[in-house]
Amino acid sequence: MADIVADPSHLLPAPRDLRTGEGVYRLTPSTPLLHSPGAEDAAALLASRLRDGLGWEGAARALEAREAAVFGEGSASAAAGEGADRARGRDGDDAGMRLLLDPQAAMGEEDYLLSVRADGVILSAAAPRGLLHAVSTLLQLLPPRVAAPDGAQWGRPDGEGDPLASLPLVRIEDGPRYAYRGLMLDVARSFLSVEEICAIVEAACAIKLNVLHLHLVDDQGWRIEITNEGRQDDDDIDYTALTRVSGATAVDAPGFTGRPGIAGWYSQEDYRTIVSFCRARGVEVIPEIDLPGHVGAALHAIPQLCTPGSSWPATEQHPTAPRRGCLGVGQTYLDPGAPATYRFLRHVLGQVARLDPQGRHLHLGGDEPWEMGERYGIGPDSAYARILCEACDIVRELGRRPVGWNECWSAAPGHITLQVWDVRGDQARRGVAQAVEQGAGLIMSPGQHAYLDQKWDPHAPLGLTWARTIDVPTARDWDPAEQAGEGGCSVLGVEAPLWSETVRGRREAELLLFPRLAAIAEVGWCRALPAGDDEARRAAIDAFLSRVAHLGPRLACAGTTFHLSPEVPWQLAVPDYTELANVVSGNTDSVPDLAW
Ligand code: TNX
Repeated sequence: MADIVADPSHLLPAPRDLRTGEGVYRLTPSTPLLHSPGAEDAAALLASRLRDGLGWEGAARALEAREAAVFGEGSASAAAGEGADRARGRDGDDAGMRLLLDPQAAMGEEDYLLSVRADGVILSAAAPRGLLHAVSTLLQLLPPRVAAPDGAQWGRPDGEGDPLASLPLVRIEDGPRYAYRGLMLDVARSFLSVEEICAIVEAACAIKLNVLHLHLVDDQGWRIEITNEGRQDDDDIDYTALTRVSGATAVDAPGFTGRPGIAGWYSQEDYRTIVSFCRARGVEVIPEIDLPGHVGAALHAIPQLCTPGSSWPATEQHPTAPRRGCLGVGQTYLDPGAPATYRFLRHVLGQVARLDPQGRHLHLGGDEPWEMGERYGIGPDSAYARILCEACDIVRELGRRPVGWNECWSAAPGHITLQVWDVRGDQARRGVAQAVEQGAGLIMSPGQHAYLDQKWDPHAPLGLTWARTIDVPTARDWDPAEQAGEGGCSVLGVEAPLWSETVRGRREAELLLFPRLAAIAEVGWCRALPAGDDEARRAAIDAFLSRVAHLGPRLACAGTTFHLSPEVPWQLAVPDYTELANVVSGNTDSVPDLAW
């Protein structure tokens, strides 16, 4: 089989510092793979890709604490120097691949060093999350079939003793610009199974995203099981109705294939499965319980919430709100004066937080409280603020940091991490500045660049258009700090929301996400694009598009669907696999245009 060596300039996201050397490192079926204690997750991921994708026959082995100490001594800085020689073999013997953790190293939690020399490969970091990124980088230096579940079966080396693959010689020093780099999946409008979510996460962490935000509830459906366990004595709400009733509903809109939204829900066990899958890949799961608006699914399931001060005062004939499958937003809300509202919040938020004892954030939504605002106002002393502030207190008592959308600034500016989707108007900009002044951190998701539910061009079959059509350069060409205006210094990172009004299942989700998600990953990982020099900026975007081009075969091999965006100079010839069966391009025939 041809010995094709990856070009390190195609790494995506582009690393902070890359040096290349002459020659290759040859990976054989028996190349050793050793790791420090504590590096099990990264070693297991690397081992399973090498095995399934390339036919490697080894097993990962933990170094004894003593051995690890010898190699680990300054290992993070050693990847280049004398320690590295010790960590390799003597006299240029192949010392295999080593994943070394050095908690003392003066590196950020996600930073890593990767050194590939002819006599061995060293991945080193101060923390497990850094090592996971080193593994993602190493995988991108191997042939694309390493990403394929069955790549090992596509062919074997020509002769006994031939390498499985050759790696280019590099020394990479890398780490992210922002600590928060997220993807949001809206499973409330249309459901994704646990397997579908895991497949999407796998593709997202290969480009170094580290947050999965799950929009679990909305008007159209409730996706997370809440039990009656631990209910307060005076609480007669049947929480199991949330999934029994509203787990069976979804958005009515016909979507791309004429199919309405997909219903379904996660048992608590399902949710824990998602969390542990993500954690093993360095990805934090942030659950969102959207309130006090977007609560149609709760009002449809729970009669006690349908009080006169809510958007649905119950009648004898209709003790709960009718199901809301429509696209419109802003009509439903909880009753700020009803004790049941607060009991409900405490029980639901407590149970959701306990599903992931290591979770750090809980998202409270807070978006689009339009009709509630008309009735009660939305300023700092409003009913909207009362519910949000109470929910923030509950979340903080649970040991979590509350997060909320843009609109929260008026109600709980300093109390919440703000996810900014709208920075267009003066009012929104002033709001963000004020929130930052009071200590809020910002997650940047500007609708005009990061909303991956928007169409990639006006004729695209999938997606909405209210923010803007977003092609690949548009998703890349923005700066989070610049977008945040006066709040630039408080930016924690970026997130790409995928709302699901038009999305049905994994394939359609991926078709909107890829390759644009790679752009958001780079915005979060790489330093800012050159400002004030149009030519340099254009060159940087072109270089990015060429990296995306080489990501294509890897996505295809991994079975990830992506759009063949015309701005990308695709390089889809995979030397050892030419049939890119999973690539789906835009079919623009007779597709309903969902006005927004
Ligand atoms: C706005 S921006 C929403 C969602 C919709 C989305 C569609 C924001 C926080 N909320 O409710 O699904 O637009 O693009």
